[in-house]
Amino acid sequence: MNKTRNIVILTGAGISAESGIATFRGPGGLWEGHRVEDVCTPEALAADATLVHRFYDARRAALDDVAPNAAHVALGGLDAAWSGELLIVTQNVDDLHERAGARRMLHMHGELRSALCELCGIRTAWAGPLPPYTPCPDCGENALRPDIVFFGEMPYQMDRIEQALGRADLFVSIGTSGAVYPAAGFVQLAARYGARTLELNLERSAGSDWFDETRLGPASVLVPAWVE
Ligand code: BJW
Repeated sequence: MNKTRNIVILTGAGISAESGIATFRGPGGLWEGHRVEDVCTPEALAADATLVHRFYDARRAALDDVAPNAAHVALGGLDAAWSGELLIVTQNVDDLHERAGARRMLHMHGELRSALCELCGIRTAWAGPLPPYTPCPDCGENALRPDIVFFGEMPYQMDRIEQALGRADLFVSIGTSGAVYPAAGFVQLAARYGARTLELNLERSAGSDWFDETRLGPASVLVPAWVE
């Protein structure tokens, strides 16, 4: 990383897999027991809020039983030590990056521990299960929803991400299948802006051909080795 100053890191479900959080796609994937269109769209929330809340309540509760792994810890250490620009963009809705010390980061697909009022835009910390029609504590009018970016909704902080990609001289993608846009397109954007691109993943992904380099293996091994 000799001449590298500005780094953007994209993480996906694969970085949390060794902490015991199921990935989305593939064997044992989170969605094997649920049809994605049943839980992860605005239409599903409108049609059956109870089902959608139950799905996210279970995932939020599961956060208490997991801990960051060596890959999260390595990125937390990099954040503390790196004097150049750094932005960790996670697609994950868990809080394992924060718990491993990452600060220069954002959740582009939302957070399990946050509830959103779509009417007034207020976010509220969300600890335990909430009945599906709990009104917003601020406006009192609208029901709180999981602060999760569903299919068809705009991921968060796209401007900030695109600006960081424009300044990056290194883009690193960790543990993501490259199946979901716009995150899957970040590698091409970064490359167009002149960044070197590196993929760390268990297996080749849909986007592997776009990277300058792909290293295959578990994140808990590859990420600490890369950060060193
Ligand atoms: C390991 C490992 C280990 C395992 N070590 N690695 C047609 C073409 C293009 C786009 C579209 C299209 N039709 C519709 C769209 C848009 C749509 C989309 O991309 N759909 C695709 C399915 C085609 N996207 C959207 O709707 C997004 N919004 C949008 O596009 O708005 C308009 C817009 C326009 C212009 C600019 C900007 C925006 C919103 C997407 C929201 C995604 N939400 C979810 C759910 C979040 C909540 C929840 O958790 O329930 O986000 S979907 C789900 O997929 C989740 C993830 O963040 C996301 C990505 O998954 P990820 O992280 O890659 O996980 P996996 O399981 O797929 O892969 C894990 C990888 O790890 C694998 O490769 C393993 O090998 C690896 N791995 N163990 C290292 N130990």
